Amino acid sequence: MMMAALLAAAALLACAGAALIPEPEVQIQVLEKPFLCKRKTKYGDMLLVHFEGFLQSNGTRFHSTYVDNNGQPVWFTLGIREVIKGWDKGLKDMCVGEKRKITVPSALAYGKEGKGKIPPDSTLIFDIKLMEIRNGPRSHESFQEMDLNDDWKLSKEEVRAYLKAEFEKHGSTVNESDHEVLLESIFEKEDEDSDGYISAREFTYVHDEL
Ligand SMILES: [Ca+2]
Ligand SMILES: [Ca+2]
Repeated sequence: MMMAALLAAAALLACAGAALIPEPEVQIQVLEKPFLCKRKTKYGDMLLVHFEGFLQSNGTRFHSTYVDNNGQPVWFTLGIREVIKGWDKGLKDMCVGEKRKITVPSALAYGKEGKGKIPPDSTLIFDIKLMEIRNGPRSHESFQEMDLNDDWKLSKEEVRAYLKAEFEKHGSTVNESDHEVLLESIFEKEDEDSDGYISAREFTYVHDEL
């Protein structure tokens, strides 16, 4: 009883502490919106975008798909941290043809380390035009459901728990050794870099069903 009360108090304090620290935010400015919008971007979608990136500090352009990428737009999957967090946050609910200017604080971009032409602690500004949306081969939702500890990768334990739950849902009894064979074959196929985990990226790009 005493312990439960203490735990509850600790949880409350943790919430209060978190509320005091402002979360870094992405500023979104819609520059152009098409008249017709059949569909808006959501997590797990694949997005084709043209973009230019600038340093807020001095206006230097560090990348432009119009120039640096042979004029080709680039594909990425929204919401799986394939790109910087600022993009995952700043490119939701976007229509094809829409143009946005997003301002991304360093904490949601390349942070204290910086990267290549981007110095440490840089706030970045992107002009982004959405060219196309496609369904991601696997949904973000199912990945999150399997990723029990939210570390953006699936361990064998997590996949084992998922398989067990799926089998039970469909009324099958679980044969432990069959199960381990299945688990090994899944990891053989999906864990492309063989680090013992299926990352969000590995999960999203492989087309076979789990
Ligand atoms: Ca995990
Ligand atoms: Ca892996």
